[in-house]
Amino acid sequence: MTDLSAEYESLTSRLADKGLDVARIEREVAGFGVETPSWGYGDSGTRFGTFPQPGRPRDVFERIEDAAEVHRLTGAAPAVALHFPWDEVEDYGALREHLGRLGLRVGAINPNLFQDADYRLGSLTNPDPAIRSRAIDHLLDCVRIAVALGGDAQSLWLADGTNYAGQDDLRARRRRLEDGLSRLYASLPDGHELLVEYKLFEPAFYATDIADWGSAILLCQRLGPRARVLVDLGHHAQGVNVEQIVALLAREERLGGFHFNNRKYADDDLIVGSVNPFELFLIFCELVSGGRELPRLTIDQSHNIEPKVEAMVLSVVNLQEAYAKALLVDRDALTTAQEASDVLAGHELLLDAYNTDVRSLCATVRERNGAAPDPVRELRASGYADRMATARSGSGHAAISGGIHR
Ligand code: RM4
Ligand code: MN
Ligand code: MN
Repeated sequence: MTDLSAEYESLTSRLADKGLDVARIEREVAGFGVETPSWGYGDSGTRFGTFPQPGRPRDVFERIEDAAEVHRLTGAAPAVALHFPWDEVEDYGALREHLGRLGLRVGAINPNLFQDADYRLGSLTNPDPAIRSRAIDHLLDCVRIAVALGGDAQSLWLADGTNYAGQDDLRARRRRLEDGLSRLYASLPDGHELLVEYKLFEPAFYATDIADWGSAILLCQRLGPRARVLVDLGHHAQGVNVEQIVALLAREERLGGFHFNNRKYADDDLIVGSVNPFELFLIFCELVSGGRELPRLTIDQSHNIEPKVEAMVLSVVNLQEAYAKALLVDRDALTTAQEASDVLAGHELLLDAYNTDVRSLCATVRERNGAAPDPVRELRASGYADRMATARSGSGHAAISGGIHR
């Protein structure tokens, strides 16, 4: 950006001329926050290999340090989602203190029911009652961890499913799943919520037990009002209209939150907005429609070849910009166009907002928030990556191991 303040002045005066409340938009952008995932900072890869990166965090404390750097630069990543047992420690009091010292708080707690050999044929849906009860124990442990860390959400992605028709009874699996989740739901302290994530396929290839938003919302409706659906952008069939799913879930008061990433083919977990920024914008248009509060927003990415902190920073910036653009949509004009059955007027209003360059507004808001106007440039100039490469060169690191991201 050549001259930030000149660009900002010209943008905001154009927006004001259109009748937009610039101060309100800036307030909303300033208040925007997303959780970043501890598992997005450690080593990861594909099933073909993992490429260790210099400076990779060796344990959860260092993963949280990276998250703090992302928040320092963007001012928009105040919470860290944790994954267990990947982030297991002896002393949760110390972990909580560490978060607080770095100006962060804990985000959603993600139980892991996909990695252990016992779960080969499923966890909560496993035909073996002993394995099901082991899975439930882990879920209950995660609730205790949330309490110890001052968190208030469990975010569950269940990898359970079958690979072959006839392998197991689909209805029996569903009953086992409902029973297991009821145990979890019943153990939630007041004010805690349960987010139920769905995913079409992988690691199961015939029938995934929670494959889509419909099977997720049915579970939530059985459980109770604090169970809501979590949408991960990489978990649908190609071409599925995700913003419409958002609208439907919001209408039912069951939109619990998001796992943001981007994909071209399947669950690619690439940088947010890197493949389909227009879809991201349309999702935010749905999120802000009707002036609702935003649900819990989380980044869920797995960076295999790109520098992780930079990738996370770029994702946060892309999210902030998509949100800002969605706030520019002239809602009254949109309603008028829709009521007049004017097919293209509404579409053009969306395009007008999408095509507005909001970078100077977001940069200015970040600067006022004490963050960096250009976080990627600031990160590169700060030497953070080199410092970490030196500081974390010792052995004995606790990189994320196993799981589907290897
Ligand atoms: C899954 C899903 C979960 C994430 C794991 C690592 O595909 O997106 O949310 O925790 O990956
Ligand atoms: Mn996810
Ligand atoms: Mn995923």
